[in-house]
Amino acid sequence: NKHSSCVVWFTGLSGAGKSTLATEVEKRLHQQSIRTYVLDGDNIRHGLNNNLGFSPEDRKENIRRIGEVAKLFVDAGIFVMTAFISPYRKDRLTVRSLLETDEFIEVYVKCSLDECEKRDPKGLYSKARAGQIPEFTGISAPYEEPLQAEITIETDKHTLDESADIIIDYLKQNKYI
Ligand code: GGZ
Repeated sequence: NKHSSCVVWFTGLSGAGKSTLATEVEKRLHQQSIRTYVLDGDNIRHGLNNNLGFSPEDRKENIRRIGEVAKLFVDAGIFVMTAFISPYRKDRLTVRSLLETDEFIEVYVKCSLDECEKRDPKGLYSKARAGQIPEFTGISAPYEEPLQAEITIETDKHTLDESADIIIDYLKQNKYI
């Protein structure tokens, strides 16, 4: 059983399903006894990055630090899934350049703004619409779609199971697992 670790970098709007999908992929990797870690807002924005907000500069620094941490995990031989909006192409490219070519897999978790707003699991979109959250991605701050993501998953067209299958199949086909 040989594996080669990498970063599976999920990007997409709030509510698109990044964390849910990252956690489901993690579950599947665990079933194959592969060591993983999920980086998300819960363990990064509340800790390491608790001094950062949502201005373009702070998002850039947020993503830069996450990239560096992700690199450490890969060096330790652990599969890392990251679930951050990471709205700027340039910032995602910075992380990509930090890693070897085959160590960075960008997954565009694609879901229409309309659908994300309908889901609105934390009520943040409605607050943003009401002007209570400044610089909210999709409403008052930009999201730059990936131009060449390794994988694009439309979560408003696939079930969670199907979406996780797409990623696992990619990892198998490209001999990561
Ligand atoms: C976007 C915000 C904002 C603003 C708070 N814009 O659904 P969530 O709650 O759990 O996911 C969002 C999360 C985004 O943090 P990231 O670290 O992923 O963003 S970035 O990659 O752009 O640095 C949302 C919540 O934080 N949130 N304010 N203004 N999302």
